[in-house]
Amino acid sequence: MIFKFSDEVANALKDKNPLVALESTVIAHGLPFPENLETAQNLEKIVRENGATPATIAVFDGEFCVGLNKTQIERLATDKNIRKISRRDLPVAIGKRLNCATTVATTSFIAYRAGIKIFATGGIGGVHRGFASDVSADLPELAATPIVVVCSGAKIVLDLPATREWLETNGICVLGFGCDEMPAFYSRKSGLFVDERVETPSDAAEIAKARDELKLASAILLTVAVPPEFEIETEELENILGESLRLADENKICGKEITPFLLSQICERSAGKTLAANIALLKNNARVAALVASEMSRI
Ligand code: PSU
Ligand code: MN
Repeated sequence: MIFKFSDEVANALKDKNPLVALESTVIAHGLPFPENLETAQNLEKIVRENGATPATIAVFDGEFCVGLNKTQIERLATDKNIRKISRRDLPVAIGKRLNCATTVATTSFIAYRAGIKIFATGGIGGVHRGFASDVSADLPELAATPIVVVCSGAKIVLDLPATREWLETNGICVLGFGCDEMPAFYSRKSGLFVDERVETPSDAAEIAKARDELKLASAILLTVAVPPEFEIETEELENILGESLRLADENKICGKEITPFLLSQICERSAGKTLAANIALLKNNARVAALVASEMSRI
């Protein structure tokens, strides 16, 4: 494995300063241009403003890049040939020296091996609706990687109750950061439980420390609800999503194409409201992750 660290990330690792990993699939395949570029840059800025060093992760020329330069971020945001890679794609990505965006699974894989303990994103993958055999590789990866993932639950296009059950069965602790329910991405309500509500970054850091002392191999999911002013009610969303899912079915869209397709459909159908919410929650999650990272390195 070849790791390429940016100077900033290499220094933070050496000095044991707080670091937050950020994924690249959301830039390359989750958000449209130019919002994807702006967001990628803003997330790094927010992490810095809150006392940690950002480490956006991607694969360039088959190398694990941890901390990207301006050109690399621009490339992720604009190059249509960037491949979305999950765990199964790693050998091909490295063997064929490809340029790739990393999902939650591969960002976690690389971040953990690089020595980064916390990772911020929007939503994790999970169990797909009406297609229970399509389970994102994010889930088993999280079950086997002892990091903290700050997110707003799972991607909205998924079967959230089934995803919640999977997390429980596989020993992934789900915390609610100031919330009693596991957020449903664009919506603060899901009817799904969290294992514990935590109020402060230091509470979350203590729980992560206990996980490490117990030598548990699984990730902790620190869930954070979308800021209230950007919330989209479940009912409104379900109508839009229903239409989009029908269209995906009609066009036989499946596999790794399904999420980008559904996201662009619901963005159009919601007049951009879902895009604004997605960006708002990404920023908020990056902020929370930086605060927790600081506490984790303090204790
Ligand atoms: N959540 C979103 N948009 C995304 C993703 C999650 O709102 O683009 C990405 C993440 O990178 C996640 C991946 O890891 O989708 C999961 O894809 P799949 O279901 O194909 O494993
Ligand atoms: Mn899938």
